[in-house]
Amino acid sequence: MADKPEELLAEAEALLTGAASEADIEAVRIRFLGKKGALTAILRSMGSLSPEERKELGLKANAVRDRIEVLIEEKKSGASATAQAQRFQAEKLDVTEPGRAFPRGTRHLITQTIDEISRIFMQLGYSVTEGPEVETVFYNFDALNAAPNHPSRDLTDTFYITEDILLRTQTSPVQIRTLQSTKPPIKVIAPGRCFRTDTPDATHSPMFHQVEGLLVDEGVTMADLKGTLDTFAKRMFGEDVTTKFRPHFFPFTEPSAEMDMSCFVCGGKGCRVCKGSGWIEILGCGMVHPNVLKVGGIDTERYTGFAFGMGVERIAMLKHGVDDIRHFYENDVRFMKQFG
Ligand code: 2U9
Repeated sequence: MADKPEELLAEAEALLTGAASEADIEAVRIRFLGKKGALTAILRSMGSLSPEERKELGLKANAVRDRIEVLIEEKKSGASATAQAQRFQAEKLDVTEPGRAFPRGTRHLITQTIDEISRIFMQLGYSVTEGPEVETVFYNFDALNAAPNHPSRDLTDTFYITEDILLRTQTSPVQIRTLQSTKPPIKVIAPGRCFRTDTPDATHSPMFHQVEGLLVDEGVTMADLKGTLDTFAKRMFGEDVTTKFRPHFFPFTEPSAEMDMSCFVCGGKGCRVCKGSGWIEILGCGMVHPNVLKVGGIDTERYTGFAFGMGVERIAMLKHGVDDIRHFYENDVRFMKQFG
């Protein structure tokens, strides 16, 4: 190590020039100005000198120390400016860059359709009720006046879990439970999933959805049923549609009917949607069979009621021009996106 102050200064200058980081600079400070540093050593060794030599060396050494301190400070501020510039570069953010689109999900078309149907009936004063998808034979068939040999009970139509437990084939068990637990007036709809052993094709699926409705009160007649369901058809498909009722048979209603509405696409002239007939079948309905009311503990001398049922997939397919029921369950985003 050099032992003259000016040589130390030259050496310190050279080292500082090569120092790249704040740590390098600190190493230079320790080497020259630290407790065991080269300059400190010179100042400590001055005891053996004559007063003149001491004065001269002292002045030089102090001047060199001041100079090195200044150099270190200058270098340090330069190093921290460089470090800051590097950090700014690394953290650079382009605030003008366009935002990335956040993909938004949508409610499934079946959910949307159930919500739409429910809203219409809620506007008419109905409550929405739900119940179990796994049911007993009693609630799914016996209570609904289905004869013991009724074909719908068949193993080929119904998913049985045990002899007495099954996947409901319709949402009617929900209304039976409502009849049992509630005093009239009763005004409910029951949307939900149902199951039948159908082989999938364009119009069948082993899992599908229904909305059923039930109204029980004093003096309820077929006219109430017709007015209610006509109002529903108009709110769902447009005020221009008209409805007609064809006699039908269901074990749980008597009399029973199917409701057709005039084609909302062609206005009744005949087109692809109504298969040329001008009419589209949209639901089944009828006056609740007294046997069913009795199971529900209702006084059939005092009360009458009507009920109806519709397939949600069918309504959604008609309304949105979906040509295959299987589109609903494939969850192809390209299909789903059309109904956002
Ligand atoms: C109770 C009493 C009566 C519900 C009804 C229909 C008519 C009907 C079908 C429509 C298409 C089922 O999805 S579908 O295959 N349903 O036609 N459903 S009356 O009658 C009831 C329900 C519960 C206590």
